[in-house]
Amino acid sequence: MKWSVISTWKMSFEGNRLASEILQNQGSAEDAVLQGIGMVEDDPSFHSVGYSGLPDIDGRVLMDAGFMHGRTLSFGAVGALEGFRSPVQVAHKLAERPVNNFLVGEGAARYAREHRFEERDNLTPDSYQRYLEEYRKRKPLSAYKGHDTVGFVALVIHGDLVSATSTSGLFLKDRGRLGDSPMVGCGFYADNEAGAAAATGLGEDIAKGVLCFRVCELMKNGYSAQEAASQAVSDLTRSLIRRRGHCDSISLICMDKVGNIGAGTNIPFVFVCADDTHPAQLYLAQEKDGDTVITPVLASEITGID
Ligand code: SD4
Repeated sequence: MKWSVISTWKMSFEGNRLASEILQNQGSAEDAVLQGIGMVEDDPSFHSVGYSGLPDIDGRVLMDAGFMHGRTLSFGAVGALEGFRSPVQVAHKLAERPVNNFLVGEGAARYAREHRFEERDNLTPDSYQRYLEEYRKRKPLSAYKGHDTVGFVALVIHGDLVSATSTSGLFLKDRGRLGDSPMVGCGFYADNEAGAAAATGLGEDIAKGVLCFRVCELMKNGYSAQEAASQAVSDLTRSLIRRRGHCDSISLICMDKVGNIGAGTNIPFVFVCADDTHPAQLYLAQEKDGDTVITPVLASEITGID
């Protein structure tokens, strides 16, 4: 295997194909994940990432993103960033600095403006309409009512492992709320000496298990990517149910340092993966008796799961 790429949800399919093309043409893992996520950030038909993302309680689209290099362990992240086209590009740029790598709110916006990242109002008439409808109902929402994170992990053999995320976070979240997606170790992690991962689901529960770091540690200790993914999700789910009586939706994708992939989930979860011998393919991951079972699927078979 020369390269491998895995990404969350059906919405990442075209982005995964673009990332595959970049990797096939000797591009870097870094470029592949940025372009793959960028495609999702630009598509208004996906209401949980970038353009047309879902608003917070005040009707504003505030976005979170993270990026990590497995070679140097450098990471960058933005939280509650408003008004920019590609939060993941900003997170990537922040990873170049020795300090001040995770910026939120006005500080993140100032940095993005100073570095001339493209500005864009991500609130569309469609996302505002959804906001008005849900706001009127004012019911507590769960993580999967259209609030998915796009996460990508890619590897170029003899090169780098990288991981990145981008999301508008929970619909109707409180002003300033951050989920797992911009928190290193929780929503994303990459270490060339262990593996890399990205998560989606309820950020508050994912963070309780520092889930992406945990799955990388399991791979470092000899678990296969699939064993690590399945075990990390099932351990955290069981632990939260035992101690708190409830665990919300949690899913993750991961890759070991030679490009084998894994997925763990406690709900039906779709992901996409490709490598230099297989084109982008959709898979359905499902929980069964505490394990995650994976089957290849066609897009037409999974209507209702983004
Ligand atoms: C968050 N993890 O902000 C994100 C939301 C998500 O599927 O991925 N939902 O908590």
